Amino acid sequence: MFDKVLIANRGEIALRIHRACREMGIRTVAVHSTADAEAMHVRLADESVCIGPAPARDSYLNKAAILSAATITNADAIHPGYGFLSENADFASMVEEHGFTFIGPSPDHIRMMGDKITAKQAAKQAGLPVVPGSEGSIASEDEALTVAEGIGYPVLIKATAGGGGKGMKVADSPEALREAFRLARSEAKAAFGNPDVYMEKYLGRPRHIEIQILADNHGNVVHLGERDCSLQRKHQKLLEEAPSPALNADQRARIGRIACEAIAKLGYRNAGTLEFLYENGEFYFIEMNTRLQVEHPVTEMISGIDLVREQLRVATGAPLGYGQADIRFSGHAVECRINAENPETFAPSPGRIGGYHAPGGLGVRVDSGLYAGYRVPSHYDSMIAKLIVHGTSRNECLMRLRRALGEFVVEGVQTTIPLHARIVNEPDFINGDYDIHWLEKFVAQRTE
Ligand code: MV4
Repeated sequence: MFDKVLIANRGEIALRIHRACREMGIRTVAVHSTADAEAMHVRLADESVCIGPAPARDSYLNKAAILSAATITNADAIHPGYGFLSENADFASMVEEHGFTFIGPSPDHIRMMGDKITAKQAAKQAGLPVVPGSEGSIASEDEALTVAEGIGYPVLIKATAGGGGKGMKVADSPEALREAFRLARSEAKAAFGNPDVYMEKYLGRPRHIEIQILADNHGNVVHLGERDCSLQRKHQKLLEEAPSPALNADQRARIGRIACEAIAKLGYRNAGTLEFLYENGEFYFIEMNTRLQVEHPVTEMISGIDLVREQLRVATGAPLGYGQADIRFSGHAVECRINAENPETFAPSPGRIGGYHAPGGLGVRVDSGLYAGYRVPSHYDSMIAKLIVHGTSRNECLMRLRRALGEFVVEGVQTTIPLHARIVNEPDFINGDYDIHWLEKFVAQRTE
């Protein structure tokens, strides 16, 4: 096992990784910007190194500073967390070139999945169902029209360098498509420096369901079930749950088996997530995330498997040591992402935390670096805590979640806790009757 791991991240995920390391007897190195000197993960880590000023590009995205920190502290491995450098193939190669272990997949797999066209082609070849669409990138308006003729309107233009919805355009007619093609290319060029786009059949009311996989360096692959991440606003997830209220055990086993076979074929290692759109009983692969995800705790709660521990174990070359048949899913889990934001306008609300009280009790987990007196910096993502609740049934989980939200006190900044409290009382949510557009409509109605 590693002796010392450097955690190349901040906030709740840095703390999450520290906790797994500490439980495994691994020493930790925190890196932080000047704005995060007082952060909880910095206080708890065995060592800490300041890697630069507040702006992320000068600190958490500063590859040389992070590698220097790993060198001077004599770390064995680097865990990138999520966001920042976690899906940067060049960083992963640099980590390995400097003699450290990158806790994640190979640079080649990160690169393959970072380009949405190569990702989709690889997924299709590995046997995953994909959305009908263009074979690769689309070079001209005329080609776009020909492809659209074949798959039928409405169609969606997506950026190959995209993800997160940037550069996406829907078109429901040839005239609209000419315009959408031009706009998508210029947006993609501006946002990613790469104008390449591809086309898919537009799915009108899908759910967003993703499958968690775990793979070792010996060809063993398991899946840890799905997460339903349909409750999003502007491509930011607010609440995730596992299992999905839309799937039964047979559907779960079927997509899980197909996912594992594909991951084994691709030779992928470490943790990863296959993202699907799910509509009318069918799955369509859209993207793969080659990192630990924000919402991983809901999977941990229903599987009893510590994903960060497993990432660390397989990164040393250890075999998984169990198979799919050994994994048992139990009960239901929901995660609420709590942001320091106005719950109506979503305007960021950084500042000093006054009173703080986190909920507790059976089945309640809070992943957060908050404490009374902590100052939420304005330079980073506004997520300040995740409330994860488990129950033996979905109903028990929701009853417990309402109770836990009611206990949560965060003073000094505005938070999205009141929004969560309303969502969990909505009949559509209680019935599991929602798709990827539900939350936007709910928020729009509320502010009318
Ligand atoms: C789609 C789609 C409908 N049809 N693809 C948005 C971000 C990117 N990851 C994929 N996205 C979508 N792809 C087809 N063919 C609708 C979306 C989409 C979406 C997907 C998941 C969660 C929330 C979403 C919100 C708007 C659009």
